[in-house]
Amino acid sequence: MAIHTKNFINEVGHQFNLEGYIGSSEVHGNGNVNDTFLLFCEDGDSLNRYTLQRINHDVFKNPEGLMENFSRVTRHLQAKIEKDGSDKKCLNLVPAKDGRFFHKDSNGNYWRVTKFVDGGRSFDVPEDIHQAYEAAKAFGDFQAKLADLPGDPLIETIPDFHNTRKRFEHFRSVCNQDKFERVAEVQDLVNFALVREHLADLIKVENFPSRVVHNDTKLNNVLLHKTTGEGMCVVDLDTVMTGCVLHDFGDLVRTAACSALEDEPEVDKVFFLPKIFGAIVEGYLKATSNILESSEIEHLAVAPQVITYELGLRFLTDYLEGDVYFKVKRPGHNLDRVRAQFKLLASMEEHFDQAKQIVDLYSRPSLSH
Ligand code: GN1
Ligand code: MG
Repeated sequence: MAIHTKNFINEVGHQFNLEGYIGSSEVHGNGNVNDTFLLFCEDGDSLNRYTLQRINHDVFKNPEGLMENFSRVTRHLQAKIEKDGSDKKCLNLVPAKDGRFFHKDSNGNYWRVTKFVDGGRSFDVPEDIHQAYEAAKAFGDFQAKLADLPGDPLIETIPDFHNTRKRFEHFRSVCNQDKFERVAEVQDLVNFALVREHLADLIKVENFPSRVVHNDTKLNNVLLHKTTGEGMCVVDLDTVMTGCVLHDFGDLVRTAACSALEDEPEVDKVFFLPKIFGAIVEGYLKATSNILESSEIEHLAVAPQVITYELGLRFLTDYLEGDVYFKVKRPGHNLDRVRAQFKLLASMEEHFDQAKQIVDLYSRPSLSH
């Protein structure tokens, strides 16, 4: 993780059209890839807050293309929110002083600023069923609103991001190379992954309608209204691109219908929560039943397994490659993540019949249309 001094952060902040002067700043959030800071700007009697982010350009190789996506998507969402007269929010980019939506610093790092979204809260694990329902409805609504995004396709900010087959092939070649001689120590996890290779082919984007999707729908990437609890604003738009709705649905289930955090070190605490799954299916279909095709609905029950497998593979691959991609806060952090994901996957497998029944129950009215 890059370390930036407060002075440097202030200097970068000054490149943007902020209202007021930067009184203070702090590190914000717990993203695994970008670096995020909050800026507090004093403007007479008012305090304006902004979110400043460094885009990790080792991961996002085309930050300028990414920001073009970001701006197109947020303008489209904002126009819809205004037309509906709704109290929903979307991220709002603050231009840099040169008029662009990013600033490139002297080290070649790319930065962007958005207005801090007031009145919302995010959760790493849901406190109740209602939050899961609202989060699912908000991500579904996000997809539905972007279904008519005009213009050229969005650029691919990370090629093959949810190509599980490619993730698997890369994992296998990293195992074969075993550069850090770590495979023997985690043979049980490697075996767990190898015997589930079939999961790598269950959801191929080319077999489903091509849509604008979020691609990183962790529960904490949606803000819920502090008082009403309603879904309010979807955040973290770096991976918004053309893809398959099932990855969004699955990733929300992975993070919300789970009893523990994704890096819970005690795997006994990690299991799938069918009731929360039901609330997610209900909320998601509420927002998307008009756009979804039956092939998509038929794969809702298995999608969480595929994405949980994919992420487990990615964490394990990263461990075997020397912890180079995801930020790690402690030795073995990636391994804790793998164990938690694989435990969750095993629990999802045990509940698969129940998950299919739940999808069936909530989708029956929409399929009969
Ligand atoms: C990364 O940085 P963050 O937390 O938003 C990753 C996601 C993973 C997630 C797991 C670009 O997202 O794909 O699901 O970690 N983002 C990228 O926590 O790789
Ligand atoms: Mg993200």
